[in-house]
Amino acid sequence: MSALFPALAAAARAAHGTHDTHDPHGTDGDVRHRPALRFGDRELTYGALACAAGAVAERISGAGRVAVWATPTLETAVGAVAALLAGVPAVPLNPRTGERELAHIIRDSAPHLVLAGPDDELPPVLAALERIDIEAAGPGGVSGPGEAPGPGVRALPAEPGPETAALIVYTSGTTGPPKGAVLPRRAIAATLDALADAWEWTGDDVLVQALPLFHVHGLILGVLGPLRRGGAVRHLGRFSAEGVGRELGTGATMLFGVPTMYHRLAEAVDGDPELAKSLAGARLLVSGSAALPVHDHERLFAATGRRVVERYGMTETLMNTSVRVDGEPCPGSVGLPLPGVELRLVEEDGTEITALDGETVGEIQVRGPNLFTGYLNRPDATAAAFDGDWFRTGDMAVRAPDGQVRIVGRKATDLIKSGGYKIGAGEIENALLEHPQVREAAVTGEPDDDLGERVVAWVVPADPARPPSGDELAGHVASQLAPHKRPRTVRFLDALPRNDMGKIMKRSLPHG
Ligand code: MCA
Ligand code: AMP
Repeated sequence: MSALFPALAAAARAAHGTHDTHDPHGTDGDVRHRPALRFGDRELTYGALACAAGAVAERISGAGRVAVWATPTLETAVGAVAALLAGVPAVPLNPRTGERELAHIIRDSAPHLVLAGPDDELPPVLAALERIDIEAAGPGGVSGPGEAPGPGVRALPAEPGPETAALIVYTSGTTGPPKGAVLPRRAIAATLDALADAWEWTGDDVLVQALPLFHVHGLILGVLGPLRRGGAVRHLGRFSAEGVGRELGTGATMLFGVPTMYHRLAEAVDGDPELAKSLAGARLLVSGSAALPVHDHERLFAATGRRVVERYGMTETLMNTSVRVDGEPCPGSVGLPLPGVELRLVEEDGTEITALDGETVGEIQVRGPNLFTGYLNRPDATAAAFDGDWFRTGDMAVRAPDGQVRIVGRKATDLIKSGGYKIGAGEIENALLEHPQVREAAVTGEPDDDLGERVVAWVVPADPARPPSGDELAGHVASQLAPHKRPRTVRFLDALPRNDMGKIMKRSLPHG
C-alpha cells in the first residue's frame, strides 16, 4: 500500500529538500502551500499540517494506543492524523459521552495517552492518562491561510503495514455497551479509493461538512478522505444551512451530511434563493449514515435541480455501496457495490438470493478490503458477526435488475438510527433501570421527520403516584450515555406487555 496521505508525505519531503516541491495538484506549484484543513477561520496547509501532525506523531510514537478527545476542531483532525502517521491506533472519544459509557470505553480500549486540545477540560475518568496537548500550529508551523511552514517540519515516520490497526471506533449493538470496531489502514485506504472512483473525487475537491469527528462518516470520509486525495476540507464546527450555503458559494465543491442535515437544508432552501444557488452549484452532495427519505430528496431536487447521492456504509465495513456520479440518479437507492466490495443478499435460512427482481428481501452481507478486523476484546461478537468470511450487516434490502441496492429495513428492531447515530435500545433500557424511580423500561424508535427515528422510552415508575419527569429521565440517560441517546419522548405505563416467558413484547406497546 502506498502512503495513506501522499500529499502530506510530499509536503514533508519537500520541507526537507529531499524532493522537488512540485505539487501534482498544484495551484502555486508547491504542495506545502496547498490548503488541507480549515475549521472556522483557522486553516492549515499541507506543509503546516505535516509540521503540526509530525510533531505530535514524534511524541506519541511507540505508544500502545491513544485516545483522542474528538471535538469538531482543527486540534482533533491534527491529533487523528498524527496517530496515523505514528502508526499508533487511535480511539476517538465523543466529548459528550456520559460517565458510564466513557468508563466502559476507557476500560475496554486501555489507551496509554490522551490527545486533547490545549483548552479542553477532560473528565475525571481520563485523569489517570498521560495527556498530550495538540498544538495545531506546531513548532514552526502556522495556521494562517496559505502560509508556508517554517523550518520545524519533521521527517514523517516510516509507513506501518496495511493490516496495522489505525482507528478503534465504538459502535452500539442491540444490547450491552458499545463495541470497539478495529479498523486497519488497509480498510481506510480501500474505502476512500473506492469512493474516489465512484464520485470522481480528486485533490481539486473542497469538502464542506459539519459531522462529529468520533465516527466514521465525519472522521474517515470527511477528514481523512480529502487528505488522501490531496484536497481540502472545511469543517463548520456545527451544522447550519447558512454555513453550508456560504462555503458552497465560496469554493467548496462537495457536501457530506446525514439525512437530518439534508432535511434541514430542504426546509431552509425554499425561502432562500442564495442557498438554492449554492447547492445547485455544488459538484456533489452526498448523504449517508441513514436513509434519506425520497420526500426530502425530491424537495431538494425541485429547489436546486441537484440530486443528492446516497452511499451506504457501516462502522464495521466502512463504505459498501454508492450511487455513482457517472450513473443514473436513483432516489431511494444506495446504488451499486463499490469497487472491491462483494455484496450478496441472504434469506433467513442462509440461502443466497440470486434474483435481481427488486422484490425479494434479504439481509445484506459483504466482504472485501473495506472490512474491519474485529471487535476489540470481543472474539465472540466478532465470530457472531460473520457468516464464513461474509459480514452480516443486519440491513435488509432488495436488488433491482440493474443491481442497484435498495435498503428496506433492519433485521434488529432494537437498533435505532437517530440523526445518523446508531443507538441500541438495550443500553438505554439498562441506564433507565438504574434510575431509582424506574421499575421497568422498554425503548423503541418511532418515525421522526427531522431525526429519521426518535428514541421513545416506555416506563413503569417505581411509585405510580410519583413518576419521574420525562426531562429527568432524558437528563439521566444523557449524563450516563450521551445526549443523542436521550429519549425524546417518555410514556408512562402501569405495566409493560410481556409474553408467557416474561419477555417484553415491544410490538404490543400502545403506539409502538
Ligand atoms: C439536549 N442536549 C443535551 C440534552 N438535551 N445535553 C445534555 N443533556 C440533555 N438532556 C444538547 C445536545 O448535546 C446538543 O448540544 C443540543 O442539545 C441539541 O441536541 P440534539 O437535538 O441531539 O442535536 P441536534 O443539533 O438536533 O443534532 C442533529 C445532528 C446530529 C446535527 C444531525 O444528530 C449529528 O451531528 N448527527 C451526525 C451523526 C453521525 O455523524 N453519524 C455517523 C455515524 P449542542 O447544540 O451544543 O451541540 S457513522 C455511520 O453511521 C456509518 C459509517 C455511515 O454510514 O456513515
Ligand atoms: P453505524 O453502525 O452507526 O456505522 O451505522 C451503520 C448503519 O447505518 C447501517 O447498518 C445502516 O443501517 C445505516 N445506513 C448507513 N448508510 C445508510 C443509507 N445510505 N441508507 C440507509 N441506511 C444507511
